[in-house]
Amino acid sequence: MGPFETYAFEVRAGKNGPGEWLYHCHDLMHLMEGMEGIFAVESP
Ligand SMILES: [Cu+2]
Repeated sequence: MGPFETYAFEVRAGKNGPGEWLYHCHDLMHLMEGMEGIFAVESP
């Protein structure tokens, strides 16, 4: 995935999945530059 590219996808979580989940890049420089976000997982 390159800079300014976006992708849409669906996350299916089980009954313990709803809530806010942090995701981030494991490359420290990328993380410091903001390569992270929050998944808002809704109840089914
Ligand atoms: Cu990265």
